[in-house]
Amino acid sequence: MTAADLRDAILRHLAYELGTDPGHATLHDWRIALSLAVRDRLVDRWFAANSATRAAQPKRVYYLSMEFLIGRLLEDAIVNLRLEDQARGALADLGLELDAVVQNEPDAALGNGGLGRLAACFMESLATIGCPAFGYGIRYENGLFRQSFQDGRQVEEPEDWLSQFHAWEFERRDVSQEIRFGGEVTEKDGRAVWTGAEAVIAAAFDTPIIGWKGRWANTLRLWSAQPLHGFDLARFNRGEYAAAAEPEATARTISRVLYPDDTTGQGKELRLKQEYFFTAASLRDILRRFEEEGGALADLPKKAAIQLNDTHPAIAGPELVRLLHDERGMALDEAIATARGCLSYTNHTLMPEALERWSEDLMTRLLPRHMQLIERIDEVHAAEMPGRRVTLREHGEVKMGEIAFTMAHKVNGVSALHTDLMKETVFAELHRLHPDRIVNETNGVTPRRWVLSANPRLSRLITDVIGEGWVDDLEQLHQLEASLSDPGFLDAYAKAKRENKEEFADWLAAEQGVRVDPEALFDVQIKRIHEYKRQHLNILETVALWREIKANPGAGWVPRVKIFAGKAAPGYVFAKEIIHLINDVASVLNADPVTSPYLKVLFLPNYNVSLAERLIPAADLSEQISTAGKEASGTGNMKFALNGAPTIGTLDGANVEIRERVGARNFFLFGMTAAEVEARRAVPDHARLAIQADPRLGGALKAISQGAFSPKDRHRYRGVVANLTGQDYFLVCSDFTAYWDAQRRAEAAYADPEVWHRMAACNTARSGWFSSDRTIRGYMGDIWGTVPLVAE
Ligand code: Z15
Repeated sequence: MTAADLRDAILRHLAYELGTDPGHATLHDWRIALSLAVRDRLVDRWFAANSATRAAQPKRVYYLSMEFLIGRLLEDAIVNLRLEDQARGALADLGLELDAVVQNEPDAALGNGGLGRLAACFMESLATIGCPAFGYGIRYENGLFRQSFQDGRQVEEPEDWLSQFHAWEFERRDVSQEIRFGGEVTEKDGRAVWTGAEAVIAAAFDTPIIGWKGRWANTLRLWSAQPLHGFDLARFNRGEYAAAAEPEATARTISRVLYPDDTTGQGKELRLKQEYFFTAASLRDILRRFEEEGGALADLPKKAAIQLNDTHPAIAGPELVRLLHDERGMALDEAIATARGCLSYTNHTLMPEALERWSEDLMTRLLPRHMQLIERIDEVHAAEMPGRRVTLREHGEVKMGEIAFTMAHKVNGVSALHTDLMKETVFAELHRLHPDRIVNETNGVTPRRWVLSANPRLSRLITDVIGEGWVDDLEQLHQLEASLSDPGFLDAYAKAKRENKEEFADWLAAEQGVRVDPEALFDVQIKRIHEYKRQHLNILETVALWREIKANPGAGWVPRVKIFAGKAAPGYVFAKEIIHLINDVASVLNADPVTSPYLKVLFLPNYNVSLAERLIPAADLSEQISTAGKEASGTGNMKFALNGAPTIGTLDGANVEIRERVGARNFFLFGMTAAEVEARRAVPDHARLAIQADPRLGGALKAISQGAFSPKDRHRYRGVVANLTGQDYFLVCSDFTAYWDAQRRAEAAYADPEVWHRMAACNTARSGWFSSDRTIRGYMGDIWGTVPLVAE
């Protein structure tokens, strides 16, 4: 396809799809016309992959996830179809710029953070590898809320990505499932019959996911909840106009909005309904496909690998048993074994508040048959494992982690450390009973989005030196090793980073009205706001540094810009106070004529995938400072390392593996280990002792508590300070001094450009293992037992 072909296709779509012409088209119209033109090419590849799959009938992977944080899709499609030059040329002909058109697309924010973004990277890698797979999730009408600040406080507004025409999905009217809740269980001919009382339709919307070079494409199938009977005409005729629309509204609430909580459950009834809704619809779809291909039920595990992304779809265990046993007459033991042969479960956190538990009352009311089956599964499992102490229920609650574990043939953690801790803590007893079940699959990120598209300058440099094989074989980045002592290469590397920083600074000035000096160290912490991630450790160090600069402005400080971004769950009060504090500190520091040439603080609103794509290539230093043992893996840490931002971080999650690979000299390590954290917590008054030992910490806390950053409301941070000086569960105070020292080491390294650029380039050259292609190959070999199938 030439640029002229693509231009003609764009014009055709502009006329016949959008009904407008170049003289009247808005940027939005052009974006849709380009999307449709690109989509045509993509659909051809999608059909080819689908027919190859139909012919081969291979084992398929089914990735069940409440969240798919996919972001924008147009650029992905253009890059993977290798249509970039053509698209640039075609748009230039039409007087447009590709970047502007691409950026017109709203993010699909159907996820909260790491877990949802991981699912999106996995979908792209599955397609690149050519592994036949479906992603299954929910088509939320409103994704994650939009964040803005009012007087420094987070304000949430609804996100409405679907208010614009969404070019990437196809509604499948022929594929829908009826999902029921409540009702009662009776018996007929010795079989349990569940008659659900309330019914909704799960309607399928398919988005093709294209792999690198268009070699393969899979489907992301998202379910939308729709009423069984749209509109109550009888009520309408009686004049009850609002009531007539009620059944429709009630059904629709199920796929209305994404719960905005990351790693903390809410235990809400609607959430359980969402979980069952999409899990049940997906399993029926999987069984329908299997039965259409004429397999014998006992062979289901040979044809379907079903991955549960966290416990959110854990009801899949009981539901699959129900479909096999109640609805298809398979013996209970065999149904459990068959379901287990298909299912596997990924655990993403050890934090107790994130491990889902549902009250037995709620479960019995909504899913009465599943409650019975959970009891039966418990009995069968007990019979298999005499002397065991694990139960699936406790204190009137159902434990979803235990159900997922019991019903899975493999359970995986997401980094080496996290997997070890899983074996020692949450699943210690189950691990003893099933010592071969837990495996590790360290997370990864897709290099197509996170290097090739996000960082074209670095990508061009890499390709100039080692060719373009790295894009789908990221360990080839090791070939850069030979250039790490070549001053010409390091200069080019430094130039790419410098230009990325300048571009980011220009964007900041244009979009946010803030000026920063590209010469300064860009120190970046972007992620959900959570106590365990310790944004407050970062801001405490910032305050301490400000005081130090103020006391001695002539001491040759390395200019630094501290950049924060991230959302707090709307109900997480402490996280919102941290946001407020960072914004308050920013106001004071940025207005300080003495210190602001050396130290600025920015909190960018509405962090999302596109902002990450902009920011990461411009970052110098990557903040990964969670309390050791709390961050299961992290994936932002990998994106920064690949893009040449060394980490300042703790020995937590995948940081451990990043450090092993990039080398200890190219990583600013600080802080207690997971074991030391446990020991320190047992020390009475650990926070007070740490404060007494470090006047910088004491001074920073004092400034905050005396209202230095909230002069009109001096006690605003009383709660934050009390938390830190009191219980300090996340050991912010105890890690402060080590963090301060690590920051000074980072500064010293940055002050010597030769040292710094070599360090940054080492991070790029040695992080190739963190490709999600490697992760997916791990799942295929260790968990799914599937192999790639390549079209044609
Ligand atoms: C989430 O984003 C993560 C864990 C969870 O339990 C939930 Cl509910 C959401 C994150 C982890 O915090 C992060 O460390 C990990 O990298 C990511 O999942 C993907 O595994």
